[in-house]
Amino acid sequence: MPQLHPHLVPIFDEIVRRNPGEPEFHQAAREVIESLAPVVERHPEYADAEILRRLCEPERQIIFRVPWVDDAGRTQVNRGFRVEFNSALGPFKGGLRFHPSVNLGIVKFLGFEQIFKNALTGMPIGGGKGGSDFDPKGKSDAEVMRFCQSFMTELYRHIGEYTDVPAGDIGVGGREIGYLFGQYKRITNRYESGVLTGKGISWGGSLVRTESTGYGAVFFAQEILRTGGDSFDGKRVVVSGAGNVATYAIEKVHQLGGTVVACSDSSGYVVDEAGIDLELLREVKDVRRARIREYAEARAGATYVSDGSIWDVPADVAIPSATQNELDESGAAALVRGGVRIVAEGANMPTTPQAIRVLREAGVIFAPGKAANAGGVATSALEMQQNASRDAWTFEHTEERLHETMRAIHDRCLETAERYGAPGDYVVGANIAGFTRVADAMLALGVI
Ligand code: NDP
Ligand code: 2IT
Repeated sequence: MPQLHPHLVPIFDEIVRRNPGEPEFHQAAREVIESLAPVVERHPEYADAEILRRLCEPERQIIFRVPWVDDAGRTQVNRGFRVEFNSALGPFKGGLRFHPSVNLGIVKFLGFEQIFKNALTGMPIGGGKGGSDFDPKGKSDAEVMRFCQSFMTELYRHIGEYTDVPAGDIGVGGREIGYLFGQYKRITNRYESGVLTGKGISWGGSLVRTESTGYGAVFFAQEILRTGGDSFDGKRVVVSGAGNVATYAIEKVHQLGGTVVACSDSSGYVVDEAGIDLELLREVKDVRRARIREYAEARAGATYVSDGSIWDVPADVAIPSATQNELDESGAAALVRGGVRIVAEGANMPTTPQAIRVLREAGVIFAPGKAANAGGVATSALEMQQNASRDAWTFEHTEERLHETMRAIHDRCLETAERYGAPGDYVVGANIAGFTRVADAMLALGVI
């Protein structure tokens, strides 16, 4: 592991000591802290005000019981979380994840990343995250609705358009946001559109929000290619996952002339040299809510692999878009053998620190999630803006705003990396640009 600046060692040690059993949070914090050595040298005022120590402690953490009744009439109990990490730049903002692996450490890693990601967008949004260990897989719509209603019956008292604005993440899409919004409206007797983002288009949602994370990640990779005088035209691309982020990353790569030859879910991956057929993928994943194997069964020329690694499929560009730590050291080595030139994270922290090292040493350009997948939350901020002005923009206008935002984040990362002595390093650029924006706001707001 790279060394930490001596001033930062006690801060990281304190994080590990005070947050036991939260390895993902330690990992996310360490990655940011490793980048901050040149900031410590140049900005003693941050250390004087204990900015980093304050940033690593959430402003508020809420853990609650979520009881609900399943279709068989049995009572089930899940655990709900909302970690309100930092509101120096605006209301807490970040998604809700419903997945059996969710625990406090996972929510804290996601909330911590969200602070810097949201700062990088240049928009007025703080950082937070939430979710539950509820598993939507195999549940009926009625069960999902009853769960969401119970979850919101506690969450409603902590959120609001000026306080905390949740959205989707793994396991939370348009269906869940609908049930959550319905219950919020019912309990508060307020049609407060700005309390959640990712809403349906007919009831306060924004066009392009559904597509925005995947599109944004591809726009970011396009900027990297453009900086090197290249484009997506004719590129082979591998996208892991088959959910919201993956689907729209695939769509945008195809629109830009590249070919996505493989995608996956938690059961395995499919290879389709002719290019993933998005209509079929959506039919399998969104309509049937089935396993990815059914894609290969329905498509001539496609193969399904249940016991391998998607990173074995050779590609020019890889866009990991499923979950944290899905791309490990051996996956990175396989990508390098397959000739990969760019890895752009669609998911949050999908690449392990060891894998990042392998990619770096091989000269692969690596774009961290807090920059490359910021298009989702940026478009959430555009949804909040439309809600506040009771307006609704066209698809073209909103997509152009997303595109501009991704170009600006890309340039901000490169300029910052250059200014702090690490030219071309998107990790250092993203971490320092995000950190300094939040740190300056925290300095201005005093010790709170
Ligand atoms: P979805 O629930 O729509 O899709 C998740 C995909 O990842 C599914 O294909 C799922 O497979 C796979 N997956 C989830 N957990 C695991 C696991 N433990 N092991 C292997 N595969 C897994 O989620 P999203 O597409 O919204 O989110 C994907 C990633 O992108 C997450 O890291 C999320 O935090 C990040 N992200 C999402 C944003 C958004 O706007 N939605 C914004 C920015 C980042 P299966 O169906 O088999 O579980
Ligand atoms: O990780 C993320 O940025 C998200 N899941 C989206 C958050 C949001 O508020 O739109």
